[in-house]
Amino acid sequence: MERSIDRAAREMLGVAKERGLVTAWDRYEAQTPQCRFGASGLCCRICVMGPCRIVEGKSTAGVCGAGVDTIAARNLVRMIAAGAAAHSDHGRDVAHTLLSASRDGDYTVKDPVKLRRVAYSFGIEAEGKDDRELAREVAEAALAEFGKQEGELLLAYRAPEPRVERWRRLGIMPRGIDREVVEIMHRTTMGVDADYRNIILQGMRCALADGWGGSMIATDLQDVLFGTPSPLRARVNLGVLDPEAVNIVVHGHEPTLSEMIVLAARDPELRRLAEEVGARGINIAGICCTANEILMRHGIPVAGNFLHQELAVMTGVVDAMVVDVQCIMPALSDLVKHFHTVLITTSPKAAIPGAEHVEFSEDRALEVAKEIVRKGIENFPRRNGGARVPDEAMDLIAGFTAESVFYFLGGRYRATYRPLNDAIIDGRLRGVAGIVGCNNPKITQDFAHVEMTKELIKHDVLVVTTGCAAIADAKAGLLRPEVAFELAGKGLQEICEAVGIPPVLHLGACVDNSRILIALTNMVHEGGLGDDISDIPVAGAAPEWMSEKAVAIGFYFVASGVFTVLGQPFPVTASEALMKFLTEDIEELVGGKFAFEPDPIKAAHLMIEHIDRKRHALKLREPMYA
Ligand code: NFS
Ligand code: SF4
Repeated sequence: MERSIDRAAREMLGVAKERGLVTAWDRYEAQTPQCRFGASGLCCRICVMGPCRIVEGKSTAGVCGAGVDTIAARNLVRMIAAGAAAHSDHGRDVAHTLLSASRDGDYTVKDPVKLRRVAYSFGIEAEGKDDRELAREVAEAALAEFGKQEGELLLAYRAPEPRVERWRRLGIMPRGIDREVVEIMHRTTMGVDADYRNIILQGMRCALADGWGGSMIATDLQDVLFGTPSPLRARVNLGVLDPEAVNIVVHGHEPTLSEMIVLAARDPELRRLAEEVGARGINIAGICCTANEILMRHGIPVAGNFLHQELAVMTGVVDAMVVDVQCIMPALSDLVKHFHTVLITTSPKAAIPGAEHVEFSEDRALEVAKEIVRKGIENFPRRNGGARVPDEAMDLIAGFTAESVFYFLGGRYRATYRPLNDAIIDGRLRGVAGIVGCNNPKITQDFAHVEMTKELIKHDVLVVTTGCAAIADAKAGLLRPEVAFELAGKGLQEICEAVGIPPVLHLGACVDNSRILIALTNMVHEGGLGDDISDIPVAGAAPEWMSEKAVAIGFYFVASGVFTVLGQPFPVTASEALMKFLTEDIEELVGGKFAFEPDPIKAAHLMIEHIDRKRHALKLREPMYA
């Protein structure tokens, strides 16, 4: 199997081979064959009467009597709890940062209009309040959502009315964000919930608390603090690293840090220092979601997605790799020993043995950021030759949001989703698909993202994308407007030309999947496509997913009514009942369901078939250019 379709990655993998450096792909190989008990959901480590395994012909239950359905479902919802916790803890930190913006400090409100819109969602009266006062009230309201003990999550009311009713009927309307995570841990500890259906329902409630709670708070408050993105041009892939400049790569997730690094890199004194050490300026580049955050708001170049993190170091020109939380391979600390690169951890939540720790704090944000940038500059003269930067950098457009799609499709004076809905209704556009999620060395890097995207746009499906999927499409050149004429179907081409957008829209980081929920809701409210998210001709996919966060995302899309295809199944395949529940029966409950399909073209066609079924149910005309 090819390791990557990306030429830059292939080149660097060649370097790795020459130099005997080990990557995630090698470590994956060393792990094969992977444990089939774990892979299929037959293993339980929840108490020390175990670990238990269900072994054909030997045992049908663990010591406590938990069978395969219970064990598999418990494991799965614990993944949701972890994923939701990661996104939501990020959201909580952003809320704290917004609170600090109500005082003197390095953070301020950049988007007062969005602040007022969010205040409205929290039921806060904005009239007569200045930004700081309002920021404090919104931050406090947001923080209260995490520990809430009574009532329902306020942002979940943004969903279409019938959706909220449905969640209530099923008993999965989320309450407090933290509470849903805790309740999963409670229910799945030894000897509590043993009914896989009941377990999955709580899994969905927790996932909804992520999508319509923690992640949505992260997105909204980041927009308030750092500005709501608007479309801009930038560049992506390892070629954005500049051999002549100080290269500081930020990797992780929380823009509270990376925004300050971007600011620090503009500091005249530090720029002078960079010149003094013989560098042509300071070049910031991102990896993973933190890349998406600063790309969307500042056009900062992206060095790559998840599987590029080690490859970036191997170029030999990364003077500092600065990480915060999530998707950071501990392997980096060994790898940097072969280079001059300094690995800097910054979060009290994420230490890595062998890395240098410079703790970030929001009260000294810019000061700490400057200290980090200075370390990168001072490290520049220690480069030990052997630089190898692939000559690969692709143009892209990023920076779309639920609001800017709105603005764009409506035209300058007509901010409305009407043209989008009309295009779907008259059949020029078949529907909309979301492609999200990670890289995974089990799958040729970017292959599934790119092939799926191409197949969908060819069939007049507008694609929105986030996270590492978005970076994959960007590297492949799919986020350029001209792609509409090269690869999109005729109907989608017409839309892209009329509106001036690419056929694949970059909507941000993984927490920004919440933007997709809002965009879908806006489509429902615009009218003509049914009353609920489950009525509209849309589908979602995570073809190369690996993270627990992707499990939470998948579940909040399904629980919000979206048909979602995953490139590999959840590790529960041994439970026939659970597999049937997730891929069939669940649709009756929430209007969405899962499918598992490794072949990206087949997966795209599952999505297209679903979109066509929804069009049929709405009695829309046949797609214009089928
Ligand atoms: Ni999303 Fe972002 Fe990438 Fe996967 Fe990791 S960076 S939060 S989890 S690997 S898409
Ligand atoms: Fe075994 Fe039950 Fe304990 Fe799991 S909870 S380890 S199945 S005894």
